[in-house]
Amino acid sequence: MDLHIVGGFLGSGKTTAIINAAKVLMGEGKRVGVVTNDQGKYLVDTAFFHSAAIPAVEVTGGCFCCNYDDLDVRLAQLGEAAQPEVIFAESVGSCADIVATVVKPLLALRAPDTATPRSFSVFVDARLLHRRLLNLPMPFSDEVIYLFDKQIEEAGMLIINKRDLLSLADAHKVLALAETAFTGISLRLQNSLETREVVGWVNALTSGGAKPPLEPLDIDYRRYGSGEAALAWLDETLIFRVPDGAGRGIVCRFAEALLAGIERRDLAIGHVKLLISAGDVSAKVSWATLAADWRDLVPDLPGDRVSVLLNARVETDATELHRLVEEALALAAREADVEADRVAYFHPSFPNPTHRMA
Ligand SMILES: Nc1nc2c(ncn2[C@@H]2O[C@H](COP(=O)(O)OP(=O)(O)O)[C@@H](O)[C@H]2O)c(=O)[nH]1
Ligand SMILES: [Mg+2]
Repeated sequence: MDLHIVGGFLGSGKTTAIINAAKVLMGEGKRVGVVTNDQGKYLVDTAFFHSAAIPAVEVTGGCFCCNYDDLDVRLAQLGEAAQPEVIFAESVGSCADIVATVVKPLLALRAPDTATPRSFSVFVDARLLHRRLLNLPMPFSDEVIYLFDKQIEEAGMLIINKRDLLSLADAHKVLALAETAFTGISLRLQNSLETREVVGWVNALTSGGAKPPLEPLDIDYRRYGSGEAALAWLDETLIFRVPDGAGRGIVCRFAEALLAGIERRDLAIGHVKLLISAGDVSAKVSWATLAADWRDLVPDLPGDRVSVLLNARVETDATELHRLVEEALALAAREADVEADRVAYFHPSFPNPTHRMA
């Protein structure tokens, strides 16, 4: 079983690339499985993998590093249930120091040929990397940027993703700047929405082009912990009871109100994701840093009941994030009955890896 570990900041495109890579490999007749990971418990990503018929297990309630034993158990479960030849493990977007705390322990502690880490890709939003390498102001605080930088530093291969959201000239400029800044790391400009480009990534992974580095990362856990603590997590399941057929408009207005609240307070979004389901229709809508147009992604929602799983990761205080969601829900409650369930909002706890093999 070949294990490909995929890291990188919130919203950088990890899930998108993994889903498309899994589809490519499954199309070639390979058995594929995925391990998702998050600080929260109710994950849009896992539901999204399942809706694409990709076997997925999850490590929740903290990163792989701090839940190494759970990762080990889940890999075994996935192995038994789906007998995958290839596994992708997507680490939570606030996690760093993965080589010392995940890759090396997996290599040292697991039986040979059971989920052996073959590659470590780190994804980064090309627009954010462009700003960073030009020393332009970043949307996140210095604490969070420390985390962002450390994630990049330990990549086996750095995927400069969402290249399509930069001009061709800027995409090549960011690649050239990255070549100078990160010597010794393989680099790849990519648009993960394009199957052809994802095939190139899969080929790089399988041909050994993204091998995890084995030197330990020089990282200050106090600063790393402050970066994680500056980010707020909120997960919530919402049921909207709406006049027949009015679901789309109401959910869009809820999302608009939430985004407007975040924008008014000038907060930086890691990502905000909605998994929207009504009848047999289901769609995922997400906003990462530097949001793109999204309304077209929300389909018509049949019937009078819409369920929404909300995952929000924003740089702010967790109670403030909860208040913003409550404000947006109060607006939605003017035109629908809204029920909230499984509400959790918090900051990630201080990173305390099970193993650290330097
Ligand atoms: N334009 C563009 N959007 C992308 C690309 N990759 C991912 N996205 C979008 O970025 C958002 C976050 O992607 P996701 O895969 O959930 O990020 P993750 O948090 O790293 O797993 C989603 O809206 C994706 O559709 C890309 O290469 N180009
Ligand atoms: Mg993801």
